[in-house]
Amino acid sequence: MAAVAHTLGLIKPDAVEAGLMGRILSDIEAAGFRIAAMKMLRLSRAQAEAFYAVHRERPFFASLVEFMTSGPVVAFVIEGENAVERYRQLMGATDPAKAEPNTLRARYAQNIERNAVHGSDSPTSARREIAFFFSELELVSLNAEVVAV
Ligand code: FUP
Repeated sequence: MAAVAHTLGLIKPDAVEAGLMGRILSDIEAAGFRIAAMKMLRLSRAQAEAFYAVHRERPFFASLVEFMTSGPVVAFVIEGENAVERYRQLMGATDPAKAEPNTLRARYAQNIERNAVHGSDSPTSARREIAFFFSELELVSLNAEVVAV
């Protein structure tokens, strides 16, 4: 049995605006994950730039930051066996046109930028991204253990 792991998920402004929060969280729970922490917030420009710093030189960076600051996002910590990889599979490909049927992006994304959800791409990214959104105090899972990533 794989060890329980944690990853950082976001519901992006397009999906919040479209009223898809409940459906997305329901799909995540139905896939067997647990939500270990959650909050709704609006990213500042500096925060969005910092979160996506790895993409700073990419041609889509300015547009991505504009989109990610256009409205509130929901940030959450997903808990489950092999959570980083399994949640990436549930999300589907970055471009919804290429996403497998029944993935979150196939169901809910509009295009490669307005793609409904984010999920950390590795355990190292998960550690960084969970710490970006949540303090140690907030990382208390349902069984009252501090979340270990
Ligand atoms: P993913 O890990 O699937 O979220 O994808 P990436 O890390 O490659 O990209 C991060 C975000 O940049 C995507 F979610 C959307 C945006 N993006 C674009 O807007 N255009 C692109 O061509 C690629 C990514």
